[in-house]
Amino acid sequence: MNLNKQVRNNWIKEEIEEIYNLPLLELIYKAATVHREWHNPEEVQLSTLLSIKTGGCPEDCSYCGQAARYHTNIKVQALLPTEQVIEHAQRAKEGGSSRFCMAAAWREVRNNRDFDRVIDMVKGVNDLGMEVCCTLGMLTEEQAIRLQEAGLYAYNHNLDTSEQYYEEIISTRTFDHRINTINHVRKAGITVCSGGIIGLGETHADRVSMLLTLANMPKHPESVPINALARVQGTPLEHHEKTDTWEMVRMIATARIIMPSSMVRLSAGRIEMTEFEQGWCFMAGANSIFTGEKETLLVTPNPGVSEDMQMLNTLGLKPMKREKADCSTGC
Ligand code: SAM
Ligand code: DTB
Ligand code: SF4
Repeated sequence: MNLNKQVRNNWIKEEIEEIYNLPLLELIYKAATVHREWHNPEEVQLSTLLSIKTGGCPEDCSYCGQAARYHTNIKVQALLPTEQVIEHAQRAKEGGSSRFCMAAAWREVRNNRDFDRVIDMVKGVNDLGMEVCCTLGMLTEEQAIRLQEAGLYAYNHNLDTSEQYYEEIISTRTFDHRINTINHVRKAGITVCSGGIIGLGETHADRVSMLLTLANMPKHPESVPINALARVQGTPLEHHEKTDTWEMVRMIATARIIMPSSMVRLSAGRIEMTEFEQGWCFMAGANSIFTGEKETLLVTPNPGVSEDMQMLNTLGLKPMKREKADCSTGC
């Protein structure tokens, strides 16, 4: 047993920098070791993602195909009917998924009929025995409490990038807005899912800075999605270069080492990765992915469920049953 097995919230920038800059194979080896101390390395959590309200968003996130101000090919879709969402969750469960994430292209939640309908969706998916997750934009504490009471298990709200680089990517809200919502989610007793994107034109220092913010939260996000920019035609970042998978591996491995009890999710970017490349991401400590029968994330392509199952099979991995509520005591 490793007696140093502890979660730390007092990282300093230089320590994370040192880990991030390790020779790649050394970094992967360390991350794989930590992964085995804290998790069953044979298990990968499958989280089914569904866009319940698509496009037409008033925000200006420069990576996002759903922002109304960019001329993208995305089809705008109003909030889906509740029954349709529950049926989708039911099928996801039958397909081996233990978590269901509902995403809405909103700047923030408003106290209106649409929110009432989302509350019903949360109750319905929770009744199926799945972990229910939502990502709906900014939330007040009262709204977070309503979601918690309806059975919401997790809320996804990404930092996206470093505090320093944030205003280069989004001008319609601030990094502090993001932190405030995360605090409201925490206070309401909902687990936090928060990570970011690489490939936005940020520096290595920005990546380290974002990881430092996550790893020094009073409680680490239970889940940390690492996305590679999905380049969407019509957005300001459409001509960015494809993110090198080794960069994803480095990010995932660093996140795994500094937030050992968290689920690290290999998120956007899988469609452009081979099984081989994804295998390296799992080796580096990723233990969660987004899947879905529509073969999309929200509006960009993602591998199909059968393709994912085949990959897991090849790699000797299996779908995780329901996540334990809290791994910080050592699960
Ligand atoms: N509107 C809500 C919000 O912004 O919080 C929820 C949905 S939003 C699509 C959820 C997250 O998906 C974003 O914060 C971002 O990290 C990620 N994301 C969105 N578009 C992306 C893209 N093109 N490539 C990679 N990640 C993306
Ligand atoms: C997250 O970190 N990644 C997911 C989820 N949270 C909601 C979204 C990725 C979106 C990728 C581009 C798209 O399809 O819109
Ligand atoms: Fe809107 Fe969210 Fe897309 Fe930003 S990331 S434009 S808030 S849907």
